[in-house]
Amino acid sequence: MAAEDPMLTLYQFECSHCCEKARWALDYKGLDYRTRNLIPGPHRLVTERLAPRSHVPILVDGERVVQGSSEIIDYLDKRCPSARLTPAGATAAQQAHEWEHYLDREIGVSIRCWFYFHALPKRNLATRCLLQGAPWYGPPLYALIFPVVRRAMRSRMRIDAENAARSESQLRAALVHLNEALRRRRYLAGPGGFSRADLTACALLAPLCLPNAAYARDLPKAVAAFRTEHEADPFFGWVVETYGRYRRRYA
Ligand SMILES: N[C@@H](CCC(=O)N[C@@H](CS)C(=O)NCC(=O)O)C(=O)O
Repeated sequence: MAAEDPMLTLYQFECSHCCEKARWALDYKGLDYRTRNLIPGPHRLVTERLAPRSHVPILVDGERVVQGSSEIIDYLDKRCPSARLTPAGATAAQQAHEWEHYLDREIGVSIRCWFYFHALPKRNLATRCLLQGAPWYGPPLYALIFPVVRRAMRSRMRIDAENAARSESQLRAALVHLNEALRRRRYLAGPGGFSRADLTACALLAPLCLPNAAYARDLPKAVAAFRTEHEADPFFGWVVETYGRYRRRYA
């Protein structure tokens, strides 16, 4: 870790698309940070001691604790104003925030419910996905507690057939909207170029569009079929190209 950022720690799940948003923001700024990979389920023992709610990502910067990917981007833009992710102009900044909230809600939440509906019944696949980058005791622990974690995930995120079907429709509608936007422009917000809106869309869609990324190797059959169905869509090539251009680490 570099001497100038000795205290920057990201608490995260390696497999999580919203943690990928935070990682990308940190990498984009060129900041050195360490990751602390938590195990989904028991993660709450750590996160609830650090922050008001249980979710990751959480960035700890010395005394400061910032929870949530959007809040982390806000914080990093203030801490490190070069390489801004929020456009400088008020209108473009508002556009970027609006896109980000829309994408978090319509793609972030829906893709997660739909993905885990298909992944959780496959214990090995789900375990590999959830334990990416986890400490050594992850696999023996999951050998004991996976059924409890799975039950808790289904209940907390309301993952059932009805919600998965609703999430899939929501995801499809958001992708149509994104395709339409991308037919008119290369970047989602304002005239200035790459922003938090583009970063959010691409990070949230990475598990679908970048199956070679470290955090998205295993795709359930339904997700793989969805991927094949959308490979020729404008959003798909755009995600791959944007990763190549702005996130070399995963390109
Ligand atoms: N919109 C929030 C979503 C945070 C979120 O739901 N994180 C999930 C992982 S993708 C999580 O930590 N779930 C476990 C929990 O809520 O305890 C963000 O982007 O930070």
